[in-house]
Amino acid sequence: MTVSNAPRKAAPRTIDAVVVGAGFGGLYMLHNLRKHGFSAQVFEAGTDVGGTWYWNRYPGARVDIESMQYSYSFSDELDQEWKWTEKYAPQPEIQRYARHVAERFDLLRDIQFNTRVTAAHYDEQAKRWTVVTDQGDTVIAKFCIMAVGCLSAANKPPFEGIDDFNGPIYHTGEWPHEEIDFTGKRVAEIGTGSSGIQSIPIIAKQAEQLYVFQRTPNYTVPAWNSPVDPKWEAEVKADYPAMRAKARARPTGFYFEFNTKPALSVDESERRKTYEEFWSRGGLPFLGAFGDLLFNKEANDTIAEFAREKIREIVKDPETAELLSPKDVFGCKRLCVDTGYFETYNRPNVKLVDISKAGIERITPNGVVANGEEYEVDIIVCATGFAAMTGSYDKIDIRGRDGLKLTKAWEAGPRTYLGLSTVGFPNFFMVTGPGSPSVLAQMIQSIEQHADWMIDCMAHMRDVGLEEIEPTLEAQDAWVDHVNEVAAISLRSTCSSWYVGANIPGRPRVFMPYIGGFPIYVQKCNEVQTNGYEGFTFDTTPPTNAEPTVRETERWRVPLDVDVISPAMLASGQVPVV
Ligand code: N01
Repeated sequence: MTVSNAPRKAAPRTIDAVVVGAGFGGLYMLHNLRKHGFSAQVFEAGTDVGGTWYWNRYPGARVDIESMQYSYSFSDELDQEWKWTEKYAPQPEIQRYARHVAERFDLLRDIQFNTRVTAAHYDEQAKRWTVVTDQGDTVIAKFCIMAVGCLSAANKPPFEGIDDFNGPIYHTGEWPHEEIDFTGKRVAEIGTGSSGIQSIPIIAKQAEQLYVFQRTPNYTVPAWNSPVDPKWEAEVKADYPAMRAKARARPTGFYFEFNTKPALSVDESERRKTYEEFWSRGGLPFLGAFGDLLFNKEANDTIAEFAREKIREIVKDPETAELLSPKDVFGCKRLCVDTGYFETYNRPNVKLVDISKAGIERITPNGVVANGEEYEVDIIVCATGFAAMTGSYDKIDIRGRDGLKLTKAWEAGPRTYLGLSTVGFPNFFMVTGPGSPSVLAQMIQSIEQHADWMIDCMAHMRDVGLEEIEPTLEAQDAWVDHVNEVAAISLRSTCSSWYVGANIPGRPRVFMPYIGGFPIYVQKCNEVQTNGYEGFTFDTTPPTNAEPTVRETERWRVPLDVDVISPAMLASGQVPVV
């Protein structure tokens, strides 16, 4: 087992559960474990709680789902007492919220910061996990719960000459805690995904000169961010559970007004009117303009062209506007949400460098070389994204039965049952793992639903006297087939995005999140539980009268009109997905 050189602390402790990560997933999991009388230890690499929102503190970082929805729903008091200041909260406010939750629910005492889990090995005889950290801790636990996030492992392309650069290089996903002053600096920013699109307008305002190196242009919709309207806040708070219920009934796990009509069922002028109206609402809900935008290429062409027209309207230089105009499917990659992104290219101190043909050639001590030209800069910002969904798992030496390495088991892409668990790794749970809605739904809803399912499962095992749970190969294969089948229906599976691992050379191409929609997924999890954990095996046969423990999952048992997702439903736009 890999251990650091740091001296070992005390002898191994034995507890019920180790949780890896103190982001929103780890915090809520810990709260649940405590509530149900399980002993737990959370290990967190950062110096504070917040996970993604701790690390991504680059200028302009903010959420792209309304904050009144992008928040925990498990505590009515928390919902009532917390006050969001902006429609889309900026990173510092979300970080404060995470800290508030940790303090309010007394979670900090079971979180060890500055500690990275390096290994987790399963002992089949003892039916226990041994978890080791870079600080020399060894903990023995019945359950190993990964709350490592979906977008946590920074993608740092090994540009030739990168170590020779004379100035600082920052990655948006590992942004320093001190403020970076770009005043009077020449800056190169590489990458035009959500992180680039949020940070470029802010950096451009400070920097003397900003060069944006763009490999692929991206679609982005204005956020039209604003202070939270007190009247609307009061309305939501008067019946927060109603808002949460509406959100949970949506494929995305958050609520917005949408239109189920197919885009081509209306004439050109009505279509344009609809797009204008949804554009004026801004953000991700723009994709709700018509029901079939992600299933019908012809329909999608209409929204894509509308978005390109907007770019041409905003960007004054036609050549730059053309370079900024994506040609692929609208919303195929995660749609970006911006504040003044395209307008930034009208500034005299901003230059777009198209690297679509040959990429970044190399980094020199003085700057960045692309298309045979050297761009001299003082600072480089890499907004180059993440090894999504599985990157954080890859960094830990995880071994299940017979010493099977998780990286080996997932060599051809992650395989899970419901994104919660994987064959060969008993008592190993993943919060928003690959194969669950995760990033395609409101993440905090996804987290809560997973953590509630897990805690009920763990309580059930304790109540009934079971030591070990693991999915069957058959159930896992069937789930993976379903995840793939549903993904194939969506246009989202057609482009080279991080959803399919295509942003990183050499990764297998697999559509990793579950695209069938949040409510249908939740229903499947509920059924599995109701049917005595169908698709799982335990170490011993549970007594026949052992009813599954349904406590935390009770709140997810909302009735649905549909019981299975079908390709026809998706194709008809009955299940619009953003
Ligand atoms: O990362 P990305 P991100 N040479 O992978 C380019 C969430 N998020 O951090 O498209 C040159 O989307 C790459 O180019 P290409 C959100 O879910 C949310 O921006 O691969 N360029 C691309 O332009 C989002 O989708 C918010 O050709 C290289 C960029 O770097 C996800 O996180 C804010 C390169 C990476 O874009 C990831 O977003 C921020 C190379 N070798 C993030 N490698 C909110 O709004 C990569 N690129 C809540």
